[in-house]
Amino acid sequence: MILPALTEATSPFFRPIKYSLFPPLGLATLAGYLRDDDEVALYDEHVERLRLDDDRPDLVVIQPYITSARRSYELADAYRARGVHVALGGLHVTSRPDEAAAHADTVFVGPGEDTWPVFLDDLRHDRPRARYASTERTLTGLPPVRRDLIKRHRYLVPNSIVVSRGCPHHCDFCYKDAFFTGGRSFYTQTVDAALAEIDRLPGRHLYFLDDHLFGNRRFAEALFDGMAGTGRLWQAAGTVDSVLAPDLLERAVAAGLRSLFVGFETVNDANLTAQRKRQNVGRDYAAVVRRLHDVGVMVNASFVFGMDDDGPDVFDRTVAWAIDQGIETATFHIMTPYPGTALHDRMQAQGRMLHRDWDLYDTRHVVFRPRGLTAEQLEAGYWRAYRDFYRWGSIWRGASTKDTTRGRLRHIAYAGGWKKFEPLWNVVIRSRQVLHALPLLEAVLSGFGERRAARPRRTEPTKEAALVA
Ligand code: B12
Ligand code: SF4
Repeated sequence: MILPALTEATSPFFRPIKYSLFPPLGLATLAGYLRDDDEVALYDEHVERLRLDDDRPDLVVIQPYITSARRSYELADAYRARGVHVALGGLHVTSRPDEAAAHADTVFVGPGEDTWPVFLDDLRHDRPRARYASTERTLTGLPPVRRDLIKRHRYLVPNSIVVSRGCPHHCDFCYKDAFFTGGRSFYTQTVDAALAEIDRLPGRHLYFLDDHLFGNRRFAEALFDGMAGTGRLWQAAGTVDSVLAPDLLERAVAAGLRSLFVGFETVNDANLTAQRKRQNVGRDYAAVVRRLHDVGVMVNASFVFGMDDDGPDVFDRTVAWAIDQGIETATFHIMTPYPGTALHDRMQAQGRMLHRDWDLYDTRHVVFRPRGLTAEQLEAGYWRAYRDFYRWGSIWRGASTKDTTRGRLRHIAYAGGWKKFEPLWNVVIRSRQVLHALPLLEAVLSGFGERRAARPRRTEPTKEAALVA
């Protein structure tokens, strides 16, 4: 089983830490369906070099993301030339099944939990089909993830976990609706199964990769209550509206939540409506950040640039707002219409897609014709936003919104740790012992995570915050 990497992640000179964060969870999940007497190996090209002169396996399973599609097809072609049966599946394959089929013996459309076991049985009986499409969506009876196949020491966050699939919302730019077409697009494990999976994870720290861990309130409440008192420290992703929902956040914090990835996307309400991100429209973003900070949760805010209502001022406005709110880390993206999404269909119909060079669909390049600003302005503004947000001066300003010295230090350690020490991370990655840095991350998370009683902020809301509100 192979998770191929995009070129940047295999550079002999410099490798960003983000590629050594999480192990290949999807493939380890599929490996759970193999029999005890099957021999299997799992390779992640982001953290190891692939050997293509291996003994001829019976089956090669490859998971291409859009940005690693070219490399995935290259590997698939090489194995097929040796007569090996190649199976491709996952997000990019689902959105471009015919493209992938040219490089595979079998392609999978949609999630694999229903089709993959059927395929394995077909393969054992020498009757594998060329295409399997998922229709039955359930996580009931999911076998344990084969974490024994994961080289834990190569990752900063080996304990990544997903206890649900999909999301209840339908944002136009998101991969979700395309991937889950033909069946349910949001479903969870049973609470008991999720808690059992958590129990199997060693150490303290967890990272939930669920699109929206808070998406099913009943499930989330029961999960958080089940985790309370276990001493876990964890990070996750949630939406603006779920943060504002009464009591849910508090339960998450009691269960160990210490940082949340929040899709703010834009500081411009007109954009939200156009992108069908309705759950964000009219929400008081400043209140969201305040609420998270008041319970000791750090914020990783996600923003997308290049929506139709964005003008050349969007970068500075967004960065200034994020710094003024004391947001610890921000992830910026250039809007990227992924094939299969409603956004892509709309752009295509308007003749605004520029090319299909998937390597450049990495949210750092402009692949469509923007409306309110030029492609050059968009790319330059994107890079400027990163530079401006992660300047020491900005980190300091963000930290100074915190009430306590401890809080300010946590902010500096966390924000600086990700972006200011990349060369150091590079050395750690090369030592192949990235896991050794986990106690540092845990220290920062837990230090900041002291619960404080909710209280009004010292600072008045800024003009930008008021505008967003
Ligand atoms: C964690 C993550 C990362 C991690 C690491 C990924 C890893 N090690 O697997 C990091 C931070 C490195 C990362 C980086 C990027 N990511 Co990312 N990432 C994710 C995230 C949040 C979770 C992935 C995950 O683990 N899911 C849980 C597992 C269980 O699901 P799964 O991997 O999809 O596998 C299941 C199915 O897909 C299927 N399946 C998968 N492969 C196969 C193969 C076969 C044969 C079969 C039968 C089934 C099958 O079965 C699996 C079990 O259910 C997703 C969002 C999402 N919800 O998927 C985005 C996502 C995958 N990332 C995305 C992108 C764009 C990127 C970046 C380009 C972003 C950037 N600007 O830097 C980079 C580069 C990626 C690359 N390597 O080329 C997009 C991909 C779009 C696309 N169409 O491919 C997503 C969907 C986010 C989004 N909202 O658009 N990412
Ligand atoms: S809320 Fe997030 S995961 Fe859900 S559809 Fe919107 S962008 Fe996708």
